[in-house]
Amino acid sequence: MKQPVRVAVTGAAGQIGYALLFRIASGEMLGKDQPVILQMLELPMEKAQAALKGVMMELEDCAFPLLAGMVGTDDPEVAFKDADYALLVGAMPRGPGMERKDLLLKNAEIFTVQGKALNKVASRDVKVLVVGNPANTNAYIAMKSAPDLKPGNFTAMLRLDHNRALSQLANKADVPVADIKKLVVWGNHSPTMYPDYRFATVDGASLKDKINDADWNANTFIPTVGKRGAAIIEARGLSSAASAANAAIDHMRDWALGTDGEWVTMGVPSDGSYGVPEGVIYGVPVTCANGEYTVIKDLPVDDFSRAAMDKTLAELEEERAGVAHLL
Ligand code: NAX
Repeated sequence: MKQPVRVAVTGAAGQIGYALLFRIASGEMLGKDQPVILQMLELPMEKAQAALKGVMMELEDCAFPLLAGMVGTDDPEVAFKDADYALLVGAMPRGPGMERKDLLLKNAEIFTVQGKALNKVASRDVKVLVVGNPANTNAYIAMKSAPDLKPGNFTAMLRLDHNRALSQLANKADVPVADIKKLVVWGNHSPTMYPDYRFATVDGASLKDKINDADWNANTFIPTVGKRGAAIIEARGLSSAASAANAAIDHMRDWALGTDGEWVTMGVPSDGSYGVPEGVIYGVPVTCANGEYTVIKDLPVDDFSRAAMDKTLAELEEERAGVAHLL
C-alpha cells in the first residue's frame, strides 16, 4: 500500500465540500490505491464547526478503507500542514447589496491569509486548486501570497465550464460526450469565459465542421455555457454543488494521474502565451503527465476568438487591478 497523502479542503462543511469529501475519501480523486488524510478547514463560528463535526462523523461512518486520518480545524496552518493537495473551496459569498468590488476585497483577505499559510506549512510541491469565487483572482492572490511555493502549482477551476461545454456540444452534434476531444475554455471562470470548439474532434473528424452553425455558436452555445451557473440557481434555488465537486475531482485527478495525451482546461498562471500577460491565471488547454501540466501552445487565434479571449482577459485585469494594492 502507498504512503498516505494529505489533502486539505477548505469550506469543508459547505455544499461543495459535502459533495466532494466522500469522493476523495473513496479514492475517486487520487486512485483506488492511494490512502488519504483529509485536513478540513471551516470558519471558527460554532455553527460551521458543528457542521464540520457532523461531516466528519459521516466520513467515519463510511469506513472508507483509503481514509487514513482526518483533521478538522479553523486554523489554516493546521489544515495546510504538509498538505500535498489543497482544494480551496470556502469563500465569502455575495451578500445582499454587496458590490462586486467588495466581494473581491473580502475574498482577497481570505486568500491572502490562506496563501501565506500554505507558504509557511504546506508541502513544497503542494498542488493547489481554487474553486471559491472569483476563482481565478483568488488563485492569483494565493499564489502572490506564497512566494516560496512554485507559482505554477496554483490553479483555478475552469473544469466545470469545460464539462458544461462538452455536454452542450454532445447534445447538439448528437454524439457521445466521451467521443469529443480537444475542447478549450479560455479565460476567467465567469460568464465572460470563451468555450472554443474550433479544434475539437469526434472520432478524429472536426466537430466544428459537423456542427457548422456559427449563429448557434455565438448566440446559443457560448451564452448557455456562460450563464449555466445562473440557470442552475434559478432551477434549484441553490448554486451548483455536485457538478462543481465533480469538476474539482476531474481537475485534481487529471493533474495527479495524467490525461493520456487528452486536452483538458485548467486555469493556470500565464507564461505570456496567447497575448495573456505573465502571471494572470487564465483558462487554457493543457495535457497532464507525471504530476505536471503542459500548456498547448501556438493554437491559431482568429478574429472572433481574439475578441472573446480579450474580453475575458480584460475582466481578469480589472480584478487584478482591484486587489493590486494588497499584494
Ligand atoms: P457554501 O456557502 O455552501 O459553502 C462554503 C463554505 O465555506 C461554508 O461552510 C463557509 O463556512 C466556508 N468558508 C467561508 N469562508 C471560509 C474561510 N475563510 N475558511 C474556511 N471556510 C470558509 O458554498 P458552496 O456552494 O460550497 O460554494 C463554495 C464556493 O465555490 C463559492 O465561492 C462558489 O461561488 C464557488 N463555486 C465555484 C465554481 C467554479 O467553477 N470555480 C462553481 C461552483 C461554485 O459556485
